[in-house]
Amino acid sequence: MTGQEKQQRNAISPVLHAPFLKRFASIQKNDPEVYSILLAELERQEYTLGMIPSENYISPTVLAAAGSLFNNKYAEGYSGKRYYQGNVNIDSVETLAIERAKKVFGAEHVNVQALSGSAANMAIYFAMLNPGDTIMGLRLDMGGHLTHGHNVNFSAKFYKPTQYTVEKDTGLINMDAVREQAQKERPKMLVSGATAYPRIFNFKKFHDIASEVGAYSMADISHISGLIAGGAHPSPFPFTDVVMTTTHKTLRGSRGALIMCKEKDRLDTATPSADSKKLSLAQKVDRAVFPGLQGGPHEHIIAAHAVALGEALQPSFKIYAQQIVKNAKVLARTLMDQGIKLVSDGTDNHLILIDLTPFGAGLGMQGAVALEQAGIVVNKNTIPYDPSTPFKPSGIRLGTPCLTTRGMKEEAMKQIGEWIASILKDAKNEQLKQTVKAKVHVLCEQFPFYTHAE
Ligand code: DSN
Repeated sequence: MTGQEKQQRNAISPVLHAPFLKRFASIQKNDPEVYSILLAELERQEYTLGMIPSENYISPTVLAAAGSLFNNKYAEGYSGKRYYQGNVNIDSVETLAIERAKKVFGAEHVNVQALSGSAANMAIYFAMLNPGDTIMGLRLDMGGHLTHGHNVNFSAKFYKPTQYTVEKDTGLINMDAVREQAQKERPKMLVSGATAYPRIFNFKKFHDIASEVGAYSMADISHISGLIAGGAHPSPFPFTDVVMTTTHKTLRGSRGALIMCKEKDRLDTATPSADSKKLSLAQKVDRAVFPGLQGGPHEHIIAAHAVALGEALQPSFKIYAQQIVKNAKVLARTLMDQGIKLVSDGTDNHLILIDLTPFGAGLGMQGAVALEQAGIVVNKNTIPYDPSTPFKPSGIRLGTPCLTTRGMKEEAMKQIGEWIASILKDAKNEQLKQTVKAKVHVLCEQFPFYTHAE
């Protein structure tokens, strides 16, 4: 271990972090090799600013459920209809997760078994579409997602994609243009939702357009489901046909996904997952997940979903969700005041997309690496109409969910915004990066997170 590494390792205080670390005592005793990596990761998460907008810090309680003995059970099927014996408690915990999700979002039917967001979107298409049907979603390089019809993804191999864009001068989705394209292309599924769109989605308008052209409406709310749960973004419920969210972003749960849909199939489409029988939309979705695509569900993760959804039902989660947006707005304002260009000139949600083209094309990676050297963890990202390539994009995506979980507020955002701007303007200045890194460390010490056991 180098001197510098030793110094960093000392950052984890045996006193401060002891209550949290106690839960890993058996790893410490029985597998010191894994324990030392875990300790290094704890230190990284505690003493850097996690600003990747799709990440979050889960509570020790969610973490405990994710590492629980529900891991040990095979449970193919659904509550009351399992293929293995011994599922009485699994049924209880899965039903609890479903009921809590219904309460959080106002959903009619919920499936909690999808292993990830992409798998959940695959299940939705398998349940509701036939191969060759048209999917209309936001282009990946405009802020969409691979599974919304990107050409290298299954969603464009098995289905026919038509992709909408954002406007070049505003960075916004133009709903008149979406309607016009939908009328021309007649998709069977109109997808709203994004991974790098800093503005509000008009889910009602998306649903109305879908209805007009004979399509299903689908909202992928993975990034913003925590904001929706906390009333900080308009909801796609109750009108949208099917809603998917991952559980580990602003919703602050363990990794996985929820599929939420209406009971009734508005279009009554016969699909591969429905065979020849007439099934409700809820039945189609359940059959698509299991046995259509998956085997044994991860019940320890489903238990963790139940806990996280329980947390999302607490009044404090509303405050958390609102604070994420307040923090993002202050951060965006600070960056712009410092002369940094943002796509759409600001944000309405948890994320900010920095446009680095005033400094030159393709500088996203250089900017992200420079920020990491200063203890600020973000990701490079394409910007709409990027003059460079997806491998060397011209943007940086960052957000406030993790920082808000740590308890940081507007004052900290101003400070962080100034640090980020100074580094982006002078990315090769080693002295500056070291100075900011030291200040980041002090700020992180003021907002420790994994110090408590529950
Ligand atoms: N990887 C996710 C994100 O960072 O937004 C999307 O799947």
